[in-house]
Amino acid sequence: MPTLFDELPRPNVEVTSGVVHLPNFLDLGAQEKLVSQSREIARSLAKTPLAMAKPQLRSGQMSVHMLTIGRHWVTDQFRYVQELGGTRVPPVPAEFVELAHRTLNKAGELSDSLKAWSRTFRPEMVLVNYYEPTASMNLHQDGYEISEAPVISISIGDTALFRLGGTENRNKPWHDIPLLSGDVIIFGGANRRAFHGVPKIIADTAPLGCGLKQGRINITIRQVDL
Ligand SMILES: O=C(O)CCC(=O)C(=O)O
Repeated sequence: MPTLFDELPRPNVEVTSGVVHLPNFLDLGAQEKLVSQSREIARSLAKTPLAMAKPQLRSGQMSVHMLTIGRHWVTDQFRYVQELGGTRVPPVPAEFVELAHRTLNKAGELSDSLKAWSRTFRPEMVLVNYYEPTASMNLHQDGYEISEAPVISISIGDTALFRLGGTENRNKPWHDIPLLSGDVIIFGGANRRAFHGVPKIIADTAPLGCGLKQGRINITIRQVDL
C-alpha cells in the first residue's frame, strides 16, 4: 500500500556529517534477491546455535529476530565470534561485499569521510534484523564496536521510521527519517557512534515483489576489526 512518503521527492542527501541517505538505491529485483539469500542462510542455520532468534540483552529481549553472517554477535559479552557451539558462522556472500562497495562509492559523492572508506572498507559481518510490524528497536549506540568504519544499512519491506540522535545521549534533537523498501542509509564519520533506533514500522507498506509480504528486514554490513 503506498504511503504519504511515496509522494515526496527523495533526493540522495547527507542528513548530517557522515550520514548519507540513498533512497530507492535497490530495485525490487535486487531487494527480492537479498531477501531470498538471507532466507536461505537462515534456513541452513535452523536448529543450530546460530539460528535466527530474538537476542537476549541485559536490558531485556529484543523484539527483532536477528541473523548474523560473517561473524556472530555474542550479546551477553558484547563481542563477535566466528564459531558458536561447533557451528561455523557462514561467510559474507560476494553479492553483499559488492553491494557494500557500490553504496559507499555513491555515498562518497556526498560525504568526504565516507569517500575515504570506499576503497578500504572490509565487509566482515552482516546483521539481518527481521521486524514484525509491531517490532521496534530502542535508541542505542553501537558502542562496543572498535572499528570506525561506516555502517551500511539496507531496508526492505515495510517502511520504518529511523531515528538518529546525537553522539552524547538519547536526547533530542533527532532526525526522523522514513526508510522505504530499497533505501540505504550509511552512517560513519563524526556520527559513527550516534544514537539510533527504529521507533516504528508502518504496517502493510511493503511493495509487491520485494520478497517480503509483511514486516521489514534491515541488513547492516559492517567492518568489525580495526
Ligand atoms: O533497523 C534499522 O534500521 C537499524 C538497525 C540497527 O540499529 C542496528 O542493527 O544496530
